[in-house]
Amino acid sequence: MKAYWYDNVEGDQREPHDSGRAVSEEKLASLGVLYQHCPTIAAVDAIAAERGYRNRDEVCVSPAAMGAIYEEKVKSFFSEHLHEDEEIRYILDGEGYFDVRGQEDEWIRIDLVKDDMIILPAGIYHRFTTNEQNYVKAMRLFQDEPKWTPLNRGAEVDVNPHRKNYLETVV
Ligand code: KMT
Ligand code: NI
Repeated sequence: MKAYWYDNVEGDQREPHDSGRAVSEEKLASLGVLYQHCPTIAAVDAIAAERGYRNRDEVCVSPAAMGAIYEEKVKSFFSEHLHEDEEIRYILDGEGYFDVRGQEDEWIRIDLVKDDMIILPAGIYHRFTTNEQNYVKAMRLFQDEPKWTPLNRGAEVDVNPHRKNYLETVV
C-alpha cells in the first residue's frame, strides 16, 4: 500500500496521478480508512470474523475477464459515491487505486497491491480504478446479503444520515 495526494492533473484515471506528497496510514485512519496487510487468507478470515462478515465473493476487473464492457465498468467504478455500509476489499492479484476524499475534500489515492486490504467507512466519498496494467482481482466482503448500492455524490446524498454520521466522526 502506498497513499498520496492525487495531483488533479487531466489525463487517464488509470495513470498514477501522484503529486509526490505522501499520505500516512495514520492520516488514513483519521478519516476512518483502515489499511491491513493480510499475507494469508487466514488473516482475512480473522478480520472477517471479528467484524461479523459472513459472506464474500471475488471479482476480476480486466479486459480478459469482462470483455467489451471493461472500459464502461472502469468508468462506472470511478464515479464518486458512498455506501451506507462499510466497504471492504482485499486484493488477491494485480493492482488498483481507491481514491477517498480527505477532510478538505481533496482526493487521496491509495495504491493497493496483492495482500492489501482496505476498509472504507460508511458515508465516505470514494471511487475506484484499475491502473495502467488493467488487471485486478479482488475479494469483496459483506456482512449478509451483497449490498453495495453506490449513492452518487449530489445534494441529496450530501444530507444522507450515513454521510452526516460519517462527517461527525472526522471533525
Ligand atoms: C468497487 O467497490 O468499486 C469495486 O468493487 C470495484 C472492484 S473491487 C477492486
Ligand atoms: Ni464503493
